Amino acid sequence: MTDMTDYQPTDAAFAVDRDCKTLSRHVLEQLQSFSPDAQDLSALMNRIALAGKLIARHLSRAGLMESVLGFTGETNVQGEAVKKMDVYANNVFISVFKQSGLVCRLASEEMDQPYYIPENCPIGRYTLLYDPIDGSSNIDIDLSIGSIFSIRRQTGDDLDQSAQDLLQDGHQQLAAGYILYGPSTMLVYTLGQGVHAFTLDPSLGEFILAAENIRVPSHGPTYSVNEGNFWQWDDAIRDFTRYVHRHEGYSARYSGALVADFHRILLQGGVFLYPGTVKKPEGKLRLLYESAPLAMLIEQAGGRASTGIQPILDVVPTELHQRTPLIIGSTEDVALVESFIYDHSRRQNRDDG
Ligand code: P6P
Repeated sequence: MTDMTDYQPTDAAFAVDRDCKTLSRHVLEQLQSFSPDAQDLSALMNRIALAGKLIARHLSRAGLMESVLGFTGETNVQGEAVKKMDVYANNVFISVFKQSGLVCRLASEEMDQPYYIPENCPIGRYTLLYDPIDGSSNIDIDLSIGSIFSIRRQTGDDLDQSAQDLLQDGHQQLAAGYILYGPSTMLVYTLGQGVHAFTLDPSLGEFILAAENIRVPSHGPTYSVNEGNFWQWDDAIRDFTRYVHRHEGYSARYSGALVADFHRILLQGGVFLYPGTVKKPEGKLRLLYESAPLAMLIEQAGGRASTGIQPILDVVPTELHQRTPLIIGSTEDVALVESFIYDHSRRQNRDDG
């Protein structure tokens, strides 16, 4: 009989324990409750994880299968050309929630109006807002892309299916996160109690805890912006760009996928910005299912997210697919961008007398 008194956890024991730190267990630990609401959120997160696994599997074989890469020939509500993968991923999220009983409505970048699952609506009091594939331009060249999600509680009965109750500020989000399809597939989420990251172990088919309570550095070297839009920017953003061009310690990183650029900044610090442009004065990124969920994450990690004028989480949208300028990342770096905007608005007010 082995004497267990001097038992020391071995690497193998540690690995087994870590492999048991699954997403659903972590959600229940976060909520420190086994209430029906906690069970619902745990089940909801698990369905999101299932969607991530299905999308990751499809992406891993995209180049080998017919009708996965390339365009559908359609244009979505955003006026953007739709990729076949956009449609596949959008349908995956709908399918995984159809049999769930959890979610009454799904609001997606790819759908003009929310998708209702009537059999879920009397009981499923949650709405999933999501961008099924963020960074579509990277799909056909095998670079990182992501899915972004936000969970809100349905308030009222929405019998006219106008979903007006979704037009609330970002503080109403119950949960937010993203799935990053990169060299590994990661799921990063918050329930409002810190930011936690999971890595998909394909051999287990489980997302396993990789990092808890992630904190974004107060400053980082990365500035992430599409400088090809320089000609379209306000002078304030141009002056910020000139500043980082002229000072040591900054590196430009821009992948074309918000989730990938955000993930780098979450872990290493810096700032991502997609400001308003001549063609898109309100910016390109959508508030409810891109900027607001990432703003919840970055604030939970000790960073900031701003329109340049106000916190992203304070913005009350007037319509489902509303766009917003986005400046997000380390507190010091977001403040630096805002300082240029503030100085320019002061000069403008002075010149206007
Ligand atoms: P641009 C992808 O289409 C996306 O919504 C974000 O993922 C990304 O950061 C941005 O647009 C890229 O836009 O205009 O720089 O190509």
